[in-house]
Amino acid sequence: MEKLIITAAITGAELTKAQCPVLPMTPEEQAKAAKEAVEAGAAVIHLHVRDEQGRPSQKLEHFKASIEAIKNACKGNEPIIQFSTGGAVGEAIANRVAPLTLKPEMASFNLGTINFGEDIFVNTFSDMRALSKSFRENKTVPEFEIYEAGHLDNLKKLIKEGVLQAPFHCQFVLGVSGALSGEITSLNFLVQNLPPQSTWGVAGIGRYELPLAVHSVVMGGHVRVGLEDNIFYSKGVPAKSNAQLVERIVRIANEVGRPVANIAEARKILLH
Ligand code: KMH
Ligand code: ZN
Repeated sequence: MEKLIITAAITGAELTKAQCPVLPMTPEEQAKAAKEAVEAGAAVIHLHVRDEQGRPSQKLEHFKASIEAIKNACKGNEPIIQFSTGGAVGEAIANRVAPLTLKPEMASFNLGTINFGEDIFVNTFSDMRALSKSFRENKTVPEFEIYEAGHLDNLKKLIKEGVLQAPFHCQFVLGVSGALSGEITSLNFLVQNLPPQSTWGVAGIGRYELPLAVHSVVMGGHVRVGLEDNIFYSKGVPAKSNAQLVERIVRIANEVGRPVANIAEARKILLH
């Protein structure tokens, strides 16, 4: 099995400090959270940024400030910083694409529209074609976010059109209210239906985070954890930090004999 790549989704776009007092929001808080997550074993930081009021932002200035702070804090062992092009629900696609002009190594690429709680997270084919153009122009490697079984068909359609080319790194984001839940049978189905030349990981939302991560570790997938996806360590017990969630995955991987990839190894696997 390939070594296990752990991604930490440290902030997200939807949570507030009222919901999660330990959520990192400022560049300084994000730098500390990223450093701790990297020291715990994360190789990738999935990054959303906030403005001075803590609101989700896709502005270049906010991305620049957070990247600089994270890079400084992690000097000598800089993680892959994976920008979000999903942004906050309702954000215009032009704003979501804009940070790619900063040429990040990697960024998320959402593969379809879903209900997102009471909202709609819109990703039309025209949005996806525009995104893929910008990924190509900026030489950014996409991570494909898959929330529904049909999103694999969307990927295959875009492959057929010549819009997307292998290899693919797919992240199954399961358990969003309004999309596919995080049952293990669903994960199995998704893995079995990946296009050729794919690697995959799983990000379980809320109570699905841990069981899906455990399965992924033994199935040969990769794992994403973090406060963006889940603010609890266990039922009713708030997580203390992103690092605490990463540390648990490292312990589990060690117990079952799946080596964890360091940052250089993760770069080799993901960035082609
Ligand atoms: N905030 C969600 C609506 C991504 O980062 O690409 C979308 C999201 C996905 O978080
Ligand atoms: Zn995200």
